[in-house]
Amino acid sequence: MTFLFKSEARRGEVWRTRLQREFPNLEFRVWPDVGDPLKVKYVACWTPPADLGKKFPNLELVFSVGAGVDQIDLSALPSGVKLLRMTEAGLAAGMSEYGTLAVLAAHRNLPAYLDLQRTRAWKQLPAVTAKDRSVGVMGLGVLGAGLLESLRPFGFRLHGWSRSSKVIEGVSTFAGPDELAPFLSRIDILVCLLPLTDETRGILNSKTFDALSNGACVINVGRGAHLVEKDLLDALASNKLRCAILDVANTEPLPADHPFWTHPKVILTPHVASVTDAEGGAEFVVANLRRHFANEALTGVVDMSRGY
Ligand code: NDP
Ligand code: OXD
Repeated sequence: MTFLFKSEARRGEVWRTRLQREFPNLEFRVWPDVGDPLKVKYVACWTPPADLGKKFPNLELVFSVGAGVDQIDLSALPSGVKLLRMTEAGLAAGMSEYGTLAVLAAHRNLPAYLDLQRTRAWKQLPAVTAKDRSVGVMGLGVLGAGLLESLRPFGFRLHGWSRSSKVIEGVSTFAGPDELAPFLSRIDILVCLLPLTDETRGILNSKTFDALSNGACVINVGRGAHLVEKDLLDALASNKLRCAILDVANTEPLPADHPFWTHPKVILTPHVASVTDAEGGAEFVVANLRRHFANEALTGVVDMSRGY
């Protein structure tokens, strides 16, 4: 049987070594060198090859090399094939680092100070203490909950919103569409760590921004399509929002003429908030293949009806 890898070559070499050590009878192949398609039972990819089900009729598992699975057309996966999203610990550690960096940058006015530096202006802006700032995280999964834990020592007022109710120490939690407005009404710094689904597409829009505190900041580390870019530009222009820190964009790479590149209130990074660690990712796959061979429950299985 074959494990087919379709992703970054450097990560592939780490996975090949680890999987061959663990499962000597498993053939490791790198796309497009698929060998006998009938032998392909496992595929690891960011985006799968087209016609996956037809190409590999004996497919059993698809591993997403990332935490998100919105890049995969779930309706095109043959029924009976399980999709697993990446939940190795390095991803959460990276997101906690980036999320903390971004929240502190928003809290301490970094976008405005960077702009003042560009104009050689030595100007002190009013300071607000952490206990007087409300930070809200949309999405309380592996990454959102991890970020909230990292933010706890700073003393912010912490809030979280998810689909189902959660209890998280030190965090006021809200759930479902009915509690979105009460959640947003307390927030000075909003972080989006939702998966992209039909329900969350465009959720960072003018209605959401209007519900936040005046002069709030928005941090998007989810997906570009969570954000209605025009609404963000309008909210920044009207000073409803003070700043935005964006790691993701609707079109990646961001087109050269996009207004975000030079916007004085925007800090932009190129989808680097967290990246799957090669070794951690290999361990995740090995552990799940072991469970699969032993007929045990797998971790990170995507619920096709929810889309994440
Ligand atoms: P999880 O599946 O663990 O968590 C998702 C969270 O979002 C859950 O709390 C879920 O609620 C909540 N949620 C989903 N749909 C809704 C909804 N309609 N309304 C309210 N809450 C909802 O995902 P992760 O934490 O692992 O990852 C989150 C996302 O982060 C990824 O999907 C990806 O898009 C993004 N990401 C970005 C990276 C970057 O570098 N910028 C890197 C890695 C991931 P519930 O708990 O009730 O199910
Ligand atoms: C992911 C990402 O989903 O890198 O893992 O965006």
